[in-house]
Amino acid sequence: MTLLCTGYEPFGDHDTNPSRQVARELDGETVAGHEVVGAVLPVEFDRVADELAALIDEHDPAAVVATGLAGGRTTVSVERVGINVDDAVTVPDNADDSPHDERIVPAGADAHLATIPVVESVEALLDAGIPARVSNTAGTHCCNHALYILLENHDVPAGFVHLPLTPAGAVDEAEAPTRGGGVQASLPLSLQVEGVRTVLETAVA
Ligand code: PCA
Repeated sequence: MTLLCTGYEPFGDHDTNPSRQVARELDGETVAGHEVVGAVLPVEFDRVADELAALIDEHDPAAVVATGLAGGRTTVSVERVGINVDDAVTVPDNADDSPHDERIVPAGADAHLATIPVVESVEALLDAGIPARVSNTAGTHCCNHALYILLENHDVPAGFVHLPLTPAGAVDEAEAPTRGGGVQASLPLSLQVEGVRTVLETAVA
């Protein structure tokens, strides 16, 4: 069987998105006897559900681990919950859509808990020496949207992992670092790839 791992395109002020790099790196790898299908999703509220449905239809995965960038977070964050809310807050999506306090599925459940083993994934990440934690909010942008839709519309075990910036991304986005300004937290891409691989392994253990 396959394991589906999605990343997202760059969005907002970000020129790159480590989740896209992770999905591309894992594509075609074998993890726990399953072939990983790595795919990149558009950062567009209106397209995420159809893209995920098409991927699940085509590849019939044993589990889905979607990933995205959470700039500023200090660790790999395994999300516990997807909520039935779209709100772009201050960053419109890549189609310039900027929902405010909208339900994703009007008659859907208010929220769903991830169906991959969240706590066990974080334990496995920490055992592997990868900074990680459980996160209790995936926000209200496209990442939460993907997690909610996976859990609302599909039977497959599914979860979401938010990733920090890479060191190169943090350098790119630094604000006046030579003048004492801020540089956001980062994690090398190789550790991010290993981290998502670990979550995929735990999902089918
Ligand atoms: N991060 C955003 C959307 C796409 C991504 O990589 C989020 O956290 O919702």
